[in-house]
Amino acid sequence: MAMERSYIMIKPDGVQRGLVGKIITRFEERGYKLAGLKLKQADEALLKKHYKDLVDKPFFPKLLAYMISGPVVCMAWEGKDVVAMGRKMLGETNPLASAPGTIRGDFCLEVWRNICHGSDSVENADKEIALWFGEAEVVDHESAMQDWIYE
Ligand code: DAT
Ligand code: MG
Repeated sequence: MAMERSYIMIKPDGVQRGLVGKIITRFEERGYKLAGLKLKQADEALLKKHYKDLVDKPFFPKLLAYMISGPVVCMAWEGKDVVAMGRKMLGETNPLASAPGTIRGDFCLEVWRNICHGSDSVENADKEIALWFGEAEVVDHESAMQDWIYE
């Protein structure tokens, strides 16, 4: 079954606060399949590509400093409607506007400590996965649970 993928990233604060396992668990329990996973220290060049639509914003230097402040966890998650559903699972950009039950709504309070990133379109997801992962790091594989998650 051809399935959509999303690039989900745990930001430096999420890693430092020990929330990696909890965030992975939410995607696993929903039925999504992990296709790529690694810890990485991002640099300025990579972040300028990742946030290419935001580089001219006045807050970009602050965003860069935040995202470079420690390693991030890079993930590619695969499954039905994962891009749109991943955004819903993350919550709003501003954690205080995020409903309880979402990742940001449960684990954080401020926009500059919003712990996670999720692709905002299928097209951007494909670009972000190609940017953060080498080709061999994203793995096609069958989940043993496939037939119990999809009819
Ligand atoms: P999201 O992370 O919800 O996709 P985004 O891609 O628009 O949001 O912005 C990336 C990050 O930049 C976001 O997580 C926090 C910061 N940011 C965005 N818009 C901002 C704003 N208006 N003021 C302060 N920080 C902002
Ligand atoms: Mg975004």
